[in-house]
Amino acid sequence: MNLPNSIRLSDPAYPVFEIDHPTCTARVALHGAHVMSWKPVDEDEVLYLSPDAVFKEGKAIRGGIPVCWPWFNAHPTDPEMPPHGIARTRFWELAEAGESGDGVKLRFEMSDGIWNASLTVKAGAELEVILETRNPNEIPIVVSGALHSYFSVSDIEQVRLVNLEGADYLDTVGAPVQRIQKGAVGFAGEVDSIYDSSSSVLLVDDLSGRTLLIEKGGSPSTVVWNPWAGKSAALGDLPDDGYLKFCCIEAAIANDKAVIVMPGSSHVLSTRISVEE
Ligand code: TA6
Repeated sequence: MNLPNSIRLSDPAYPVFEIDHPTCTARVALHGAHVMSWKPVDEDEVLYLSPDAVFKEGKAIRGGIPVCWPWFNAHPTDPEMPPHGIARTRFWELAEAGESGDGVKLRFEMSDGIWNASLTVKAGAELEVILETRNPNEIPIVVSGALHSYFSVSDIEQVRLVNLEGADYLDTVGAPVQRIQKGAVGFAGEVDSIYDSSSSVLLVDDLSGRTLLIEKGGSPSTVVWNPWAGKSAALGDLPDDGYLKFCCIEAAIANDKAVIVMPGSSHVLSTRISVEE
């Protein structure tokens, strides 16, 4: 496929779409249809990519926006299946590539058995990622998942997430406990929380002076994750102090919020990220 001027394909052995457009630069791997980087013009990098990330089929890239699909976390019935689904560890197919004055658009497709999806990335002054689950089968399918975005922060202990106040959430650090969020979300230890919320979230980073707006569509759950020191050290593809530099805010469909997609219909899970003035 011919690529527009603002998209260049890197090393064919591990294809990455390198975007250089007047509105932004960005990098998207064919492996996982994975957004690895997005930097709007005159802004700092928005996403965190681990310097120890492994770029290999069968392994998920640590950082950026892993596409967790068609299930979130463990498979609902089969413990042999990989966590967070099949989409983030394999190569997708490029179906469309275009550009306009607003930015670039890349669309990827994948299918495997009953599973069929398209993933659209629109990168410009804003970043939009749209995951469409299609059901071409004759039986209903049940889908969950997440756009597992890793956001770059100046110091994890100094950032806060606004707009989850009052939301019910499952705190999964240790034995799972149901709680209600009081005030802004801060980070002073490991966080692994599944919020019942379809609202947008603000990531306020006072040290850098940057606030990100994370909007969601088709997402009844917001997952917030930071592994903190212990789990960071245990993850081979993250530096020991890597946890200081990111937090994950995920447009998700988790646990009992799994969606039934009827034959011939589809479900769209999306996120839009912008830098607030
Ligand atoms: O989305 C949160 C979470 O499920 C955490 O429980 C944590 O394990 C994280 O994702 C990372 O999972 P991964 O399989 O990428 O190591």
